[in-house]
Parts: sequence; structure tokens; C-alpha cells
Amino acid sequence: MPNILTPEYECMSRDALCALQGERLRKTVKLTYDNVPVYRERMDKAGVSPEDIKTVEDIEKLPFTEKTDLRDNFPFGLFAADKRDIVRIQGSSGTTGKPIVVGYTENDIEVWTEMAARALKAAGCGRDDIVQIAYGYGLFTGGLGAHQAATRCGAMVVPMSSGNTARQIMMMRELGSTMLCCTPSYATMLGETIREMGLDPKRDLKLKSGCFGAEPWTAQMRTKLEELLDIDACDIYGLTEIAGPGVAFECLEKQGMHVNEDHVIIEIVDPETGKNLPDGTPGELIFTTITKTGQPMIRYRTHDICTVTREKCACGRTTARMGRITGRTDDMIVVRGVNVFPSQIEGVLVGISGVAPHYMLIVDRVHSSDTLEVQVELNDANFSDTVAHIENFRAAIVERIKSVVGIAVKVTIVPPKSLPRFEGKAKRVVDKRETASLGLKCE
Ligand code: DLL
Repeated sequence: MPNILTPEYECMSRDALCALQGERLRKTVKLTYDNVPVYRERMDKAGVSPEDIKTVEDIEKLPFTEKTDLRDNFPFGLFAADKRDIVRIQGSSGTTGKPIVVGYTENDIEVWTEMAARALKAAGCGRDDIVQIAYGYGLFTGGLGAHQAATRCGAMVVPMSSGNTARQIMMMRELGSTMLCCTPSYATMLGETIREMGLDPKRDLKLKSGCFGAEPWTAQMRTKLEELLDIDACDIYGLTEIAGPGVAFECLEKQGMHVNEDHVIIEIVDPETGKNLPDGTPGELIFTTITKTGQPMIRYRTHDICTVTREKCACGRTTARMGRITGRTDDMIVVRGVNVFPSQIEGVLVGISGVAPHYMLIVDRVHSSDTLEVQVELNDANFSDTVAHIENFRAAIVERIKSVVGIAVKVTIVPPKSLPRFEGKAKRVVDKRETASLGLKCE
């Protein structure tokens, strides 16, 4: 594989990039058609053959692939390579449902490492850095993905894995970690604990930046995290099916996530019709891998929602940039007919001073009508205030949520540190309606 830690792939002209993508797409389509019965059957049914794919624009002729395809063909049914050439299995429990596994060849590990190394490098990583990795290691791609990337950057890696907060902070102080890689919710928890211990990140730590991803987070959450830890907090995106962390990443300009377009083709489609949408219009994110050989993915429906822009970034990269993931087509909560994304609520809550960055959304059905309860923590100083003060706070939150989301919700102020904290991906929505309709009792 080419050495990707050079501008030649990240700063290409659009024409050169499209030519490269077209050539790699043709190869990938042929590889899957020849080796994966599911792809062959689906393309035959759609009346498309590998010869019909000549340029990158022809991608729209190809059928989509879904997570159900991975489950239906579990575990090895989508391999395009001989099983003996698969050197790694990574997996995901997904945000919903049964687990999936994905096979990586040596080439695929290399592709993923290069993509993720670009991400860390864009957040400032180099040989002088000490990178503390607090993503979980294992089938989940976060730990190993960040590990491979930091190693490729020549940094000193501290493979902590997730959890054990006191130990994380001790190591961070003793070793002088300069970069942190974990979920934004765990970074928040680390930051709060550091503050509670009376430590001042500027004085007591050497952290300068971090790559945070694996779950949606808002611009407001970034501001909070950057203040808490006194760092640059960059977003990093990825998914097991495509290549773990590093499919797209923010540079220090923090103006959207650069997509590694020489390895994947990004499309944004209308989730209802499947038709491609113009740049800037929010829609479902679709990825096609064009350099993987073990388990290539053709037009994989991520169910993540965002926008894309192809304008050149101030950092010099010319690659397409994804906006923040604003939700998933399957995490949208429909409450009394109104679509609510958890990120909308997070944006409101984290923007109010005195509110702690921890919340839970409880959806239920009472007398055939949907209810949404927002449980939120105030920080210590505000919680110890008068009852009237807390009630004012509560009423203000109800009002702000109503103006953003369009419906009245119940807001419950809970004591500081009483809501769950997450060491990996946060799970902030509890929907009791499905179990209620099945006659099951919710805890
Ligand atoms: O979460 C890979 C990863 C690890 C990405 C570490 C970044 C950092 P999965 O477990 O397969 O893979 O989950 C993929 O997580 O479809 C999104 O819904 C969500 N997700 C990942 N990164 C982001 C992000 C890893 N930066 C699913 N913002 C994806 C919002 C994200 N959502």
C-alpha cells in the first residue's frame, strides 16, 4: 500500500481523486461479484454487471448493503477472500440488536491503520506524543484502531483500555500523556473526576488534544470537554463494517470530518427513497470500501445522518468533509408524532450554564399517549440552591426544549452524580413503549 502519511492522497484534485476512486471501485465490484454469492445474486437481480461500473458516478447503479446482510450471512458469508487470508476478526454489538463480525486481511489492517493514523496526525500526533488509549480493546474497534494509529505515528502508546478512572488519571499524570483517545462521554467523566480531585489540567497534566468518537456528541459538548480538560477535542468517526475509527476525522480546524476518500466512497441519500442528495442536504450516510479485500462493503447503509461538503478545508486537505452525526435513522424517537433526536436535547442541555453534561431520556406510553421525560443533573453549586431556584431552572429547560424540539417534555432535575456514567458508548435513551406493549414490566 502507498504511504498515506503524505499529502498526496489527502490533497488531490477532485478529478484525480474521482479517477482513482473509479479505478478502485471497478476492482472492488469485480472482486465481490466473483467471490461473494450475496453480492452476485443481488447485482444480477438489479440487472447490473461489473462491466456496467466504469466511473465513480456509476456507483448509483449498485444495490445497497444492510446490517441485516451481515447478520443473515454470519459469520463468514460475506468474505471475498479465502478464510486463511483473514488475519483479524472485529465485531460490534451495534447500537441495537445482535452482534456482527467483520473479517480483515493483512491489507485491510494496513488500510485501516493508515486511515486512523491520518486521523491522529490531523489532531497533532507525532513522535513526541504519549497517547493514552481509553477506548475498549477487544472486538470493538476503538482500542486496537487507535493503538495501531498511534504506533504508526511513532508515538508512545499507553494501552489503558476503558474504565478504571482513578488509574487512568494516575497514569495520565505520571507519564505525562499528551493525547487522549476515548468516547466523548468517558472523556467528560475523566475531566469531571480530574476537577473533583482538585487537579488543574493546565498545571497538573500535559494533555494537548484528543480524538473522541464512537458515539454522537454535539458542538456544545465539545466546548464543555475542551474547557474541562484544556485540550483540542477532535471528532473521529468509523464503524466496524468499514474500518473502525478513522473512516473520517477532524483536523485542528474542527470544521467537519475529512473522509479518507481514496479508501472509501461517501454518499448521502434520502433514507426513504435511497436517492442521492446534493451536498449540504442532511441524509443517510452510505459508504463503499474501495481498497479492502477481506470483506469489502458496497453501498453500506450506516443509518447515520449527516451532511457532506466538498469545499477545500483551510488545513489544505481537499477530501470531502462530513458534518457531525446528528442522529441515526433508527435512534430518532417519535413522540406524539414529532421526530426527536437525542442530539437536539443534548444541544439544549449542555448549552445551559449550571447544567451538568449528563442526561437520560425516558420514553413511555401513558393512557395511549407518548411521554418523554428528560432527566438532567445540575452541577453541585446549583443543586444546593433554593427550591424556587431549581424550579426556575426546570421551567427554563422545559421552555428551551419546547422551542427547539416543538413538544412539551417532562423535565426532572436529579441530584448531582445520580445519573449513569459511561466508560464506552453512552446509552441515554430508555424506550419503555415496546416492552409496555408486549405486556412486559420495565425495570
Ligand atoms: O464506534 C468505531 C469507532 C471507534 C469510531 C472509536 C470512532 C472511535 P461501531 O461500534 O461499529 O464502531 O459503531 C459504529 O457508532 O455507525 C455511528 O452510529 C457511531 N459513531 C461512530 N463514530 C461516531 C462519531 C465504532 N464520531 C457507529 N459521531 C456508527 C457520532 C459515531 N457517531
